[in-house]
Amino acid sequence: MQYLKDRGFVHPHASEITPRSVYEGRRTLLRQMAAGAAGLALAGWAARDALAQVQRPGKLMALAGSRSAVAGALTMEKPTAYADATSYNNFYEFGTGKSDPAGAAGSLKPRPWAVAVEGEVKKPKVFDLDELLRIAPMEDRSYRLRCVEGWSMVIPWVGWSLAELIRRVEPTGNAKYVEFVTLADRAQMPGLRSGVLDWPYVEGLRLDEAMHPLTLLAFGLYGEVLPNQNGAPLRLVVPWKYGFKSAKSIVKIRFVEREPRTAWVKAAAQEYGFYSNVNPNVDHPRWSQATERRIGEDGLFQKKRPTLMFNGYGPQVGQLYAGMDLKKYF
Ligand SMILES: Nc1nc2c(c(=O)[nH]1)N[C@H]1C(S)=C(S)[C@@H](COP(=O)(O)O)O[C@H]1N2
Ligand SMILES: [Mo]
Repeated sequence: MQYLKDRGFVHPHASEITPRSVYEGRRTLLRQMAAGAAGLALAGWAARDALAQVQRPGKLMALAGSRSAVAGALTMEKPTAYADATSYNNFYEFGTGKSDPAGAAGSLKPRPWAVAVEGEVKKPKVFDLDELLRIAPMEDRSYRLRCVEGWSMVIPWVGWSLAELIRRVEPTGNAKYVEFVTLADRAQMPGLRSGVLDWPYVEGLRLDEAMHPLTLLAFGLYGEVLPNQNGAPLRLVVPWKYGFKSAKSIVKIRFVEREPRTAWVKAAAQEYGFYSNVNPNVDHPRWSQATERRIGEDGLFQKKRPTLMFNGYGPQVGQLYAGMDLKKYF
């Protein structure tokens, strides 16, 4: 990140403070336009520039959120280009190449869709997608996402805290973990023919991690419903963990007593731990995790960015791991 230093204060570079100002700008502008003449005062270069930047891609159905009030939910960093965020993906059900999901995920049918919420809960229920969309007010959140492979993006998601759903199903005293099972349908997902992972893709969180307000159930990005390759119609986003914890195209959420066996732990337990918190001090057995490449910044002389503990979300989530040996529980 580039900084402008000013008497001891560190300011993000102007080009990196777009998300908040842009989103606020849009709302302020729309509100003022609705209010009439007052809006004209703002309709200068800055406002026009802001509007141009927030134009949603216009490719999919609009999904509006209001600015999140959750602490840490809006990074000041510049969002990754929509084209990059939707063409450089990991979604092994559609192939292991980075461009495979964008090319092949057209066969995914994100509607109709249902999510079974079951296990150690007092009120198990199968939720229809339309019902889920109305459970809580949609929020705009801008999160850094760090892949275990060493690259990162900043994505403006639309969704609500998973805790909203968890509270409604009332976990029992036996619920210690939450397991997320994602779609595995050979008719829709050509990648299932490969044995890279033991399908379905399963991920998991400890109940307190799942309840953390930053843990997002996302239905959209950039003000529109999720493109198939990003995990339509709903996926998890856990910003302080490596990207693979953020399971796409979820069909089942199970509350369980024991730590779930995740697809990546099954595939290579010595390389991918259950916790998988972003941690620059614990290297992957085959590569360092100390730095990362921000997608869109890949110039030949572009310096890599230092990876931050908990992907920079330590102030919000560090307490969840107080007293834990994070080298053992990686
Ligand atoms: N079902 C499923 N979910 C998944 C994956 C996958 O292969 N299948 N890949 C994970 C990995 S490794 C990453 S980095 C993120 C990528 O999310 P994005 O493509 O939306 O950036 O999705 C995660 N969720
Ligand atoms: Mo990843």
